[in-house]
Amino acid sequence: MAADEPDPQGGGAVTVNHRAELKKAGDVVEPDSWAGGLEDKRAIAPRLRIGRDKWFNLLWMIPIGFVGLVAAVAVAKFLAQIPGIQHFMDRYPGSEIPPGSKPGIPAWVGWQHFFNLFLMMFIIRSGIQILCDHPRLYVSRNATPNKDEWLRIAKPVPDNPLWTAKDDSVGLPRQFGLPGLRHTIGLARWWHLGADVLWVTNGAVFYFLLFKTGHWRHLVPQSWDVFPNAVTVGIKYLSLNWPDDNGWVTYNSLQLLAYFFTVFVAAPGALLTGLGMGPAVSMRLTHISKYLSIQLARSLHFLILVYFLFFILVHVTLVFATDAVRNLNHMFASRDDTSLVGFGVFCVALVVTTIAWVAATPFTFRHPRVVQRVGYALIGPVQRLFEFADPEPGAFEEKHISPYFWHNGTYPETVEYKELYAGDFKDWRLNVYGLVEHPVSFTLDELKALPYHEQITQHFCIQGWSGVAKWGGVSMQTILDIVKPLPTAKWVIFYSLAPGADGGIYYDAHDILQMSHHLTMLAYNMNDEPLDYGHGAPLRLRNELQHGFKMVKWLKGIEFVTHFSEVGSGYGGYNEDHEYFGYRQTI
Ligand SMILES: Nc1nc2c(c(=O)[nH]1)N[C@H]1C(S)=C(S)[C@@H](COP(=O)(O)O)O[C@H]1N2
Ligand SMILES: [Mo]
Repeated sequence: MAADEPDPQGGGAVTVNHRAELKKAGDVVEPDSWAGGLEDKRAIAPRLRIGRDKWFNLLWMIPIGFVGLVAAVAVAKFLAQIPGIQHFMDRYPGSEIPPGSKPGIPAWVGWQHFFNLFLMMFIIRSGIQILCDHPRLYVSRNATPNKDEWLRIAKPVPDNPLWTAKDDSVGLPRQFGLPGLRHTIGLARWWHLGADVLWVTNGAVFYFLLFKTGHWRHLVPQSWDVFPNAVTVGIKYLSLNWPDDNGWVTYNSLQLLAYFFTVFVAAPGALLTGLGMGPAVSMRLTHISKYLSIQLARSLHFLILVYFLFFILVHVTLVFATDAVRNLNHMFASRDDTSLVGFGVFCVALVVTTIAWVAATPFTFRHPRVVQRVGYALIGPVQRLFEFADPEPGAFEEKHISPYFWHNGTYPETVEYKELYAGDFKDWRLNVYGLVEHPVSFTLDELKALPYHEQITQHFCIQGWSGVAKWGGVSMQTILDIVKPLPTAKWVIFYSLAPGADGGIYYDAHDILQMSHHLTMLAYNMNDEPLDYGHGAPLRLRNELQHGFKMVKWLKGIEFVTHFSEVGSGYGGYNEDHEYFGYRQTI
């Protein structure tokens, strides 16, 4: 054995059994005791930052928008009288029949439109829920409260250095958010990402059929005249003189532009900005994420949501304010007449959607494990794929280190921890045991004597904040070389000194393949200082392919096992057991 390695017998045989300190989790969501009994703190109306620290309540946009609309109607009515404008409107009447376009809206368009609206309902509700878990949007990956914030749906962060992101989360009415209850990000993400997989599949089929059948001509403008034509339509709508409706043959130019933008810009934009938030993706594609940081991706993702909400509002209003019966026949019955067939099908679609809407939250509370399993079945394989991302070391430098790094989790307010802390962790041990050739109980000094590993990396909490820090300590590979895992060891369990929110100690499981990754390490330093109380003293895990919750702080034990299903409630970690998170979280 090399001289700089501790003697495996030196620290004494490992006799701990940390599994016995875990608490079994339930299988239903009890709102009163959820996440350790969080009080029901609700989101507030969005506040937009103006200047340095003035915040504008966006609810004012409702009266302002109304006044603006009335003013726009007056202006449009005035403009429509002017001969020059009338001439322009005659020249560009508002729509053009594109060359090669066949009239008609095929039935598959109707089906895909329905699947789209049905899935969007879950995606939007759960998306807003995810935002509520960290109710602030930033311009910089540093995520400094107030300074980097441009929008918030919660009160300002209080002046408390140990305020956690969990303290900061807010709830929503249960029939609006999915599932509405405060800090239900784990479940909201299954709805969001699971429905996304189906929505992207629906979208891919839609693109394929559009181009295969030639129906793309109904959605893609083929002449620059679409812009002046759209101006004409805008003036007509605003002067309350509805343009001629002929959607069966061709949409008016404003409609065409809106549909084109929605299908070919907003929808793929939502997917790309969504992926841009994944830690593995962001750490891998650093030449992109240098500019499109995790927080910028998150802000753009939100703005796309705002676009979709605006689109839905205007679209639905105009479908009903113009020739509703005919419009519904086009989209819900694939026919162009004045029968009530389309309206009837629409009513059925509406009933199905409403039932699903109303049932989603109660179902989630009653069957969270089903939501967790089905969600994982849908998105898990993609998360697995991203575990093979190989982040470039050195992508972040000293100058990128965040001045503010949020805290999160449940602090180790136990007598045991306080005594260890008071004694400068002289009596602290890291027990590494389980399916290994050489179980070792390390003191902090022994760990510090091992080869030093340092990295500057980006942390992304599943709730939505991020930060860059420099971590110093021991590479996990060094530990593996000492303890020598047996071939049967496939998962590695990290145990904390700290309890989780529901009692029992915090823990998490990692795939052994990620333990030899060059950025997986045990950190006892943060930004060149010893790790402090809030960030996990004396030792924490870093695994840069995953979200923050998997990086256990206040470590005391590492156990090598065959599978995490043997440990705790068997879902792969504390939040996986108690809050229905997923055991792989790369996106
Ligand atoms: N023991 C323990 N470790 C934990 C947590 C916790 O609650 N308990 N929270 C996790 C979460 S959700 C995150 S985002 C990070 C936060 O690390 P930080 O407080 O240093 O920013 O720690 C992780 N490690
Ligand atoms: Mo987190």
